[in-house]
Amino acid sequence: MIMRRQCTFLLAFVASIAIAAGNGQPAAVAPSSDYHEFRLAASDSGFDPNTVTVKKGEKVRLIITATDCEHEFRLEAFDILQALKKGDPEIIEFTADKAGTFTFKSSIYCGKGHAKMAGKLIVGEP
Ligand SMILES: [Cu+2]
Repeated sequence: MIMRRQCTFLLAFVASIAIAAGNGQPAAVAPSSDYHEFRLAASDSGFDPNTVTVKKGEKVRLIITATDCEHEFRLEAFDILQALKKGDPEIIEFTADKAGTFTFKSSIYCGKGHAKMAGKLIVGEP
């Protein structure tokens, strides 16, 4: 009984944070200054922006929305593969724990512009 009550309280607490953060952002994302956050659009003319620059050790949050049809976000260097449905922002979080320049792309063929569907994650030394 006590456990259940605590759980309900926790849910209410989390919900209030989500509402407080709700200035057009996806409600499930709690605000966190810990994350270096980027918003990207994916379309058949590429990722916009197509370069994401962070420092090694940073926690990174990408909020990516496919704007025209289905795409994906594939960042192999960090074992990330996320399908992107049209109009549905997807949240990808990871720690940039190695320095370098890494390519991200989509391997879902979406038309003539597909060749441009590549971007760079640049992780610099802190
Ligand atoms: Cu494509």
